[in-house]
Amino acid sequence: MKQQEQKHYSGFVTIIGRPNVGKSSLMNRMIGEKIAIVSSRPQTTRSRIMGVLSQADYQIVFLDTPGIHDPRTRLGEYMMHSVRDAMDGMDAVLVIFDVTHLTDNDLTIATDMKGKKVPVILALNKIDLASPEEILAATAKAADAGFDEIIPVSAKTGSGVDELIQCIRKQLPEGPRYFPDDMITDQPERILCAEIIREKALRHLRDEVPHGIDVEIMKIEQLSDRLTEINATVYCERSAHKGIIIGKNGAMLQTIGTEARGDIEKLLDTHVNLKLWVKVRPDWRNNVSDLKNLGYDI
Ligand SMILES: Nc1nc2c(ncn2[C@@H]2O[C@H](COP(=O)(O)OP(=O)(O)OP(=O)(O)O)[C@@H](O)[C@H]2O)c(=O)[nH]1
Ligand SMILES: [Mg+2]
Repeated sequence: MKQQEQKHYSGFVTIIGRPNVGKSSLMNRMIGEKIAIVSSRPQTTRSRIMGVLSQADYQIVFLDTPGIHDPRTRLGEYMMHSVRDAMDGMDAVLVIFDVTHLTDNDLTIATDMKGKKVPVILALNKIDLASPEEILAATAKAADAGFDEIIPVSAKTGSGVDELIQCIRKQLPEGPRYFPDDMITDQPERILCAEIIREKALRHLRDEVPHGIDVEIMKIEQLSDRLTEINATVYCERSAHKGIIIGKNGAMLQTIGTEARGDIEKLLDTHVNLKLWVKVRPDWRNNVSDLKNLGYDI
C-alpha cells in the first residue's frame, strides 16, 4: 500500500507590539529556550532576533522585534527600521498586547494591519495578572477592533501557549524546512553572551543608566573542553554612569558579572572565566560609526 506523505507547513512569523508587552518572553516560551533577553524595562530588544520552532510536521520561524516606540536617537531609528524590515515577506504576524494595559493606541495596530494581506493573530499576554472579567473585556475590545484570531496567553506560566502555537501553525502554508532542526536562532554565540550581560545590567542598574548601555565581547576563547574565557566591555555614555556600573568597591560590576556568568555557563555548557571592563563612549546611541562598531547593522 502506498504510504501517504505527511504534509509539512512552514513560514515566517513576525512578532510585533509595544515595548514591554512580553514579545521576547513569549517567543522564548514558544521555542522553549532563552534566545532573547527579557527585562522589566521598555526597549530591551534592540534588533530583530530569529527563533525557530521545529516539530515533525511544521517549522515556525519567529522574528522577535523591538517594541514599537518613538525613535529619539539613531539607535531608536535603527530599532524601528528593524521592525519594518521584519514585516517584509512574512507569512503571518503575531501581534502582542498586554492584557492589563490595553490602550487605544494598541487597537490602531489592528487598523494598520488591515491593508496587509497576511494572517494576523493577536496574543493577549500576561493573563496571569488579570481577572477572568478583564480578560473577557479585553478580548471583546480586540474583536471589535477587527482581530479575528485572539488567544489569551501567559508567557510566564505557559497558559494558552500551545493553543497559540496551533493557531499560528494553522495559518501557515505548506512549505519546506528552512533551517536544520537543531538551529534555534540566528544569533551568534558572541551576541548571545553580550546580550546576557546587557540583561543583567538592565536588571540591576538605576533608571537613568540602562538605556545608554551596550556590551561588546572583546574575546571569547575556549581554553579547554571545560573552560571558556570571555572578555567583555560594557559601554556607557557618561563617566558618572561608569561609577554607578562599577559600584562601591566594584560590587555592582561583580553582581552583573556573577549573574551573567551563570547564564553563559548554561548556554555554552562549560565553566566560564568572565572579565568585564567599563568604558565611556559619549553619545554612542547617536553616532553612526560607534553603532556600527558595536555591531548594529546600520
Ligand atoms: N506576569 C507576567 N509578566 C510577563 C509576562 N510576559 C512577560 N512578562 C514580563 O514583562 C516584562 C517585559 O518582557 P519582555 O519579554 O522583555 O517584553 P518585550 O515586549 O520583549 O519588551 P521590549 O523588547 O522592550 O519591546 C518582563 O519583566 C517580563 O518578565 C507574563 O505572561 N506574565
Ligand atoms: Mg523584547
